[in-house]
Amino acid sequence: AIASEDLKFTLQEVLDTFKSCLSEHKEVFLEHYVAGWRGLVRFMNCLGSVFSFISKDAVNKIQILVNHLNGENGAHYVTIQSMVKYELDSQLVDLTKRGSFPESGCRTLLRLHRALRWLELFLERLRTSTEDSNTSVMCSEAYNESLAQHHAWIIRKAAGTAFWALPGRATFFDVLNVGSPEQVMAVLGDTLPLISEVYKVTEDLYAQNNILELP
Ligand code: 1PX
Repeated sequence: AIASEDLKFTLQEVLDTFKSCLSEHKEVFLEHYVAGWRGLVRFMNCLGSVFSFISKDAVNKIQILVNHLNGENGAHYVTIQSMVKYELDSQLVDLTKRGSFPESGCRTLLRLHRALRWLELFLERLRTSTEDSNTSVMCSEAYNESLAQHHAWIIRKAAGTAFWALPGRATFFDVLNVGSPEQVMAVLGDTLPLISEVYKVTEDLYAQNNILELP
């Protein structure tokens, strides 16, 4: 049986979640950030089991962040800004090599942050695509320009193989559940700037704190 959550899924909803991530002072609420990722994973699960190794890793990272949020120090994890400050001030982050803190919020979120760049590039390609554009090609181009640079050969190989199992553009748009291709384009146009903004705010924060390369 299909869970009712899956039936309700639309791209619009997911993108709205990312919209609610940013406070007026450009802080990023971790709860909404994580909720946005949950929605993306749900979507990915509709695309078939070849993607389950990817969604497993994403779910695992989402869970680590949720555990921080719900833990005894949860108050420090309300925004990404407060998380970074708290973990760095309290020396809860492995800065140069993996060690005592394999589940720090900072390194865990960085993995999702890098994936968000992939999403931004992929959605931008979708938005400007035409009927005969190939989703697998758009996906791998976006991947090669972003996440791939952080992945070992074996992961790149597995990801590359999975991309070929992506449905074609028309089916892909149907799965997005927004309506006509024109409506898909419109939703993408409205929300891509928001995703870019969340990405940029996080990127700047990580750059300022010199934690863009956490192991
Ligand atoms: C409207 C379209 C929405 C499409 C939604 C797709 C959501 C994609 C979610 C992808 C999340 C991937 C997180 C990956 C994090 C990561 O880089 N992990 C690696 C490093 O972690 P570590 O803890 O070891 O430092 C880890 O090695 C990753 C393993 C899994 C393979 C990751 C391949 C990522 C490909 C991303 C593209 C997804 C394509 C989905 C098809 C639409």
